[in-house]
Amino acid sequence: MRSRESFLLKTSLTLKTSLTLILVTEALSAYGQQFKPTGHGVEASADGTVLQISALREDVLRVRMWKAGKESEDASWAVLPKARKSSVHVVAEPRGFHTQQLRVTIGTDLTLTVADLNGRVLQKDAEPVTWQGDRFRVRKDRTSEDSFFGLGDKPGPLDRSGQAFAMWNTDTFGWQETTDPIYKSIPFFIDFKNGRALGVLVDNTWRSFFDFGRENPNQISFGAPNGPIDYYLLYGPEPKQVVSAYAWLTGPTPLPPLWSLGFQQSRYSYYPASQLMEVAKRLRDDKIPSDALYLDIDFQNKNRPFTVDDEHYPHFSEMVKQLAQDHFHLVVITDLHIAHLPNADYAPYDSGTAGDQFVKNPDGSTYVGEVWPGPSVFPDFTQATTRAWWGTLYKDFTSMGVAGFWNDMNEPAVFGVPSKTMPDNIQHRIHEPGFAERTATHAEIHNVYGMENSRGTYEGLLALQPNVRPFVLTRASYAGGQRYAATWTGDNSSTWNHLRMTVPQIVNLGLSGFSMSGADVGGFAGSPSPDLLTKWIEVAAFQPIDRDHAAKGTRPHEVWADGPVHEAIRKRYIEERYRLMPYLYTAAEETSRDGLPIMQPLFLEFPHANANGRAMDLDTGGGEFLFGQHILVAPNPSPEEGAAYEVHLPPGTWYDYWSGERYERNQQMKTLDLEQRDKLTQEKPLMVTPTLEALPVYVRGGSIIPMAPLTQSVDETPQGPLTVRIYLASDAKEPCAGEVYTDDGKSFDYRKGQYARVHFACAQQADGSLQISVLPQEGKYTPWWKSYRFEVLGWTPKEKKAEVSGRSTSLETDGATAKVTSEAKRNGLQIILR
Ligand code: NBV
Repeated sequence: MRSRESFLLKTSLTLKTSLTLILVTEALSAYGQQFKPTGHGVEASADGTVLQISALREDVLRVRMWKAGKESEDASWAVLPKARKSSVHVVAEPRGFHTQQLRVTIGTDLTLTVADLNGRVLQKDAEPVTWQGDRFRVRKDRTSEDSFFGLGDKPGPLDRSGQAFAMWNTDTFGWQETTDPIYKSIPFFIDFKNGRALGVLVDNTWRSFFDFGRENPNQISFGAPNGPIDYYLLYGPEPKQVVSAYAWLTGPTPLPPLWSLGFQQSRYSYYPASQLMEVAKRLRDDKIPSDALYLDIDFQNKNRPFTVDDEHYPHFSEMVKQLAQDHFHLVVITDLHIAHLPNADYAPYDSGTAGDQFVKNPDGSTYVGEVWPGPSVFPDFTQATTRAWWGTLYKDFTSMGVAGFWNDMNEPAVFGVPSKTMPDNIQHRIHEPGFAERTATHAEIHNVYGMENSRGTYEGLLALQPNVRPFVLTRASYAGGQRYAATWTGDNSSTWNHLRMTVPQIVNLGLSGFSMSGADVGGFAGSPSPDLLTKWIEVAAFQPIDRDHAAKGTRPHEVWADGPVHEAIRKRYIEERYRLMPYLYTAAEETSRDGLPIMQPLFLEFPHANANGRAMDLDTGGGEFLFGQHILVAPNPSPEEGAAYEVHLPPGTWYDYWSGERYERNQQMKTLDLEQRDKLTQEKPLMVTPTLEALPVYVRGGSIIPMAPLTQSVDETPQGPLTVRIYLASDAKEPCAGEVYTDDGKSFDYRKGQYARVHFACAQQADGSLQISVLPQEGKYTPWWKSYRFEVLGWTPKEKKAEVSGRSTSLETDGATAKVTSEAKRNGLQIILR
């Protein structure tokens, strides 16, 4: 048999594909296994089970399995139809196939091995898939070298190793580090080993589970009580490639409105309206840059969504206008539960009932559950028609100028029942392109319910205002939900540990597609001490969504709450966020194209930074993170302690963001290949003594950071030049580059070319001079800056001379920084500093 197989293999390499397929098919039927090459993969069956593997791209595989005759529906809430329908031709092999990057081998028992073309095994089934009725479990080999990242904002360490998780969206007020599940289910993780990454998306909406070696240290496993075995493998080898492939599969986070990157102030609740206006006034009086204010449930009449309590918020639309004049964007909460109010002139209930929009009990009656408004009914967001109806409910608010919408409680949360949600047997009527029209139980829909709620909001807003980028904030979601909404980590607590946890949570959310994420600044439940609130505001200034929020009954959380000393520190950080707005917006725009998150773990940029091939983040305890690709933030991993702590910088040149001080770190690592690394002793980490007012932030040598003059809101036009900070790497051969992206910040006109992207590059010349190139602007938009102010760190002028496109100009030096100003030209500039 063996020689027959090798003969076949050799033959298959020389014959045309069709003949190959026949031979391979014959060969495998001889094993008692059906084996059908499909051109883009293979379908194998054994013992009444079918395994189908298809290559969607050279680096992306889809794996499906079903019991013969019970093929699961080929549909998905998460994966984009275009990606799901993609395929590439593969080369059939006797036991599987290969793409240009991956080799798939199937055992006679249908176990699956995926390797790269050098034979390096990337993933291997530890044993055949097990079934108990509809329940299934897939087991894969695990080694102690694997780390696992992703799964959204599930609490706990950044690396999921050794833990197990359930996917079931749950309202978990006051959740703690070991609470599972919480609000979101994002069944996507990245297996990182020896500097190589493989992503796994398990597209099953039921109450699935993931075990990363808790039950058996030699295995990881995942499964579900029902639904399809349908998972995707996304190969890197670079982790960035996996993250981008995931964005290709499920869609990237869209470009947000610029104001949503500003500082956001919220509370449960600013009540009555005068309190909100006082907060707005104080923010402007104290010159605390800010762009968004929130109204929580108390602005509504008796907690009924889409109403306003006219008594406490009289002149609502004038208030919205007044805030807008002061450059505040108002975000209002609109929970999904519609008050059950027959014959009471409550329009959402009446129109929803008329259109048969609510979910039903098995007997066909409308399901009623208790939430904030009392007895409530629940839109069936699995129906496209219901989502369209839901979207129309926003009409009054958008016409008044309300800028953003907050979808809370959409797990969905239901009061007074032990399950905290609607019963498993509630009926949803799927009516959705790509899906068969059918009735599905809540057990199947639960985990996508919140995502489809936020989708209804997002698409509804687009229908109402086609040229305005929607801003939706959702609490519950599923894989792919980043297409519709930003998110936050729910009801965290005002403790030091919760401040620490914001980093692994937001980083893992970013790896799971949600680039626009944040945690309630200051903590939701409980009252933060002044120091805790200050430290929290500092760190959050470098996180994608920067929203200060607090629960009812807690002490004031606003920036000024603890007197002038704290206020001054807090304000300084928020101001720095605004100075960095061009950099932050450029990072957000990058996300919208390739899915690279705004807040990143170190291993994403520096997968080979560690001698042992493991993620650098394991050394930092997941405490450090990258803000964009070039800025590293190193908060105290034990923020309540005053002892000095370690800061680990990846190999290369680094600069202290605040002082400009330069560090050279583990430079030799960059020239050694992986195998030689372990012979090397890594340099000791930096030691930092924490203080209340300092947050260590570093910039990578070789990067160029665009910055703006301070404004109080992103709606103000910055006055002055675009600052272009150039941080040189000590190795002159290293690339030195950066870019800035801008547009009107609110519309979709950028899709028609109304944007500006400018690339900057620099090169150190043999004669000691420095050449800075500003490439011709891409896009037709006229940016706010008329000039550039180049600030160069890490280079010393010999002659103190500068030339801009051939004309000499003055070069200032200020400490270790060389500075030159020049007019901004659309078709680019060449600058030489000597
Ligand atoms: O709407 C009130 C709160 C909201 O402030 C919070 O951010 C949500 O996570 N909401 C939960 C409901 C009640 C929480 C006790």
